[in-house]
Amino acid sequence: MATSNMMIPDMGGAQSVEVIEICVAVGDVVDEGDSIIVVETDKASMEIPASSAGTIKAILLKEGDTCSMGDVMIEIEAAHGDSADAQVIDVKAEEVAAATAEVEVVSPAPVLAVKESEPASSVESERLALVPDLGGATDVEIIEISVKVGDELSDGDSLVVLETDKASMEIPVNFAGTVLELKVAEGQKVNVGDTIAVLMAASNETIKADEPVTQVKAPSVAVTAQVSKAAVAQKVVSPAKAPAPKVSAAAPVGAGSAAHAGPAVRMLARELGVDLGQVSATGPRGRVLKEDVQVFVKQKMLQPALSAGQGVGIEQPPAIDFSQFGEVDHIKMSKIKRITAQNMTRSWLNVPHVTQFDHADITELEVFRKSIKAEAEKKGTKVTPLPFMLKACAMALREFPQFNVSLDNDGEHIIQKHYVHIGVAVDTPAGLMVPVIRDVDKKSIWQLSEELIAMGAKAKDKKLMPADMQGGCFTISSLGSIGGTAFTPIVNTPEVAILGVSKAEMQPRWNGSEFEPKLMMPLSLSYDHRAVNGADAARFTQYLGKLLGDIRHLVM
Ligand code: CAO
Repeated sequence: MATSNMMIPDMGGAQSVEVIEICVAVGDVVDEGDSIIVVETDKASMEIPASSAGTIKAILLKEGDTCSMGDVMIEIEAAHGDSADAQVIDVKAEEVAAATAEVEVVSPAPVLAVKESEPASSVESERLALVPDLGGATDVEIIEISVKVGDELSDGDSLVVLETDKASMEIPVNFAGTVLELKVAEGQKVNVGDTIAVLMAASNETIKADEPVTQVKAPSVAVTAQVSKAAVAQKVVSPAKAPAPKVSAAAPVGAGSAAHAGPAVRMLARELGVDLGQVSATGPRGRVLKEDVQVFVKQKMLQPALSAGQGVGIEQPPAIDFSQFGEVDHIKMSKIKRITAQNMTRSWLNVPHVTQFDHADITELEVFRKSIKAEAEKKGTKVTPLPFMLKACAMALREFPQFNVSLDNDGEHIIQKHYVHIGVAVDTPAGLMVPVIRDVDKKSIWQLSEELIAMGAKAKDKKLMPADMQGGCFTISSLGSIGGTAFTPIVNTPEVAILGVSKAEMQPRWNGSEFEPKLMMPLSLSYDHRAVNGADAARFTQYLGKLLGDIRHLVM
């Protein structure tokens, strides 16, 4: 059987048109009229169908290529039974045009009919923008309205985008003016002569009295018989007064080429480097609108801050349908959990973390704490090891001021703080909250105990105000009441260090001559290694150990 080349036909004079989709694969058996490729200009996208049936032997174009009339699209082996002529024909534009004489787009074809609604005038006048001749197509859908009332349009600006099953095309206005009224809506079907909009022509736009209706001419783009069967399909609208179709040399839209979108949207997507295939479509019949592309870009821009699971430039883990493995529920995260996730991700990705582990001997502290239990009850409060930790950390922050800083975003300065506000991580059913206790260095153990209890209750009752959680210099995350031997807390940026406290356990400690039972509390100090060095971290935890090991130091 004969193999022949199938070539790009005349596309209404459009040159160097971009291939945005290859609709076939080698080995495919196609019928006459089946789409082979989709090409696009800035004004229209159009399918180029096979002019005869056969089996695809080779594809000589790829997505992103630019092509012109006469370029070979495919090699095709003619289907058995096709006429010899059809089997071997090189689909040349003239031949296609001849074969489709009965449906060929009238050349010159009117694109936008504009009619004055008032007698001719050289001052501002109302004009109707009408649906032009669509090559015989009827009931063509408006898929996008590109303007709104009040918009000032320049000659060539797009008014609406129409779409058939084979092509979408922008209908531009061919004079400058202001949109007074829109007579159509998205999704509406229109026919030649329907009014699209009423415009007030700019005062310098004049229209001759003997030309009440202006028909702007366009070249014909009779691609194949299939085109004409599908009515307006291949008519590239390129009105004389409108800007000529431009071909973008930008990168192909990739998977997005299969998305439903008008040429203007595709153009925007290409300019922004957006793969339309990833954009959620909100338009009629699943069409991607300009707004969808804008929302997509906006989301991408915010993503480092928004996405709990995705880091800057780090590919997101693939989405998995877990229901394939068993029953699952899809539960919405609480706002607190979402914010925590964002903060953790940001901190984890931005801060070079190191964790210093140590122990504090709190044997005597516990003896003292128990000794004041009755007094605390009398005061209506309870003293846990945590207020002592707060006090010790406040003193350590004074002793090692390099821990009481934030890094300036300019990368050249640190901000030294001269106040000591410490946040305490509180576990609540709604998620993790970190109320901040102010001026810890100036408060007594009693005051700190009361504030801790009050803040903890407020957090659990969701009564914390934003101000209650701001201004921290350092954070303590205590899992001491739960258990564990150590952990690696994540620095609560813009702070530069956080102390994790684990459950104190009795341990044998060698005193030089014998083992002694000591209540040892594990400390895990995570720090931002840009602000703090390891030696200082080790000194910091040692200092905490000294303060907590002999709480008389806390009053010094
Ligand atoms: N070692 C041993 N026991 C400890 C301890 C430690 N390090 N810390 C506290 N305890 C004991 C307390 O003494 C108390 O026991 P008694 O009643 O016998 O005195 C008991 O544990 C319960 O303490 P608490 O939790 O009520 O009080 P707290 O001051 O230790 O903590 C608060 C208060 C609000 C921090 C706590 O309720 C909380 O939410 N902890 C979880 C914090 C968290 O989730 N951190 C992780 C953040 S990162 O994901």
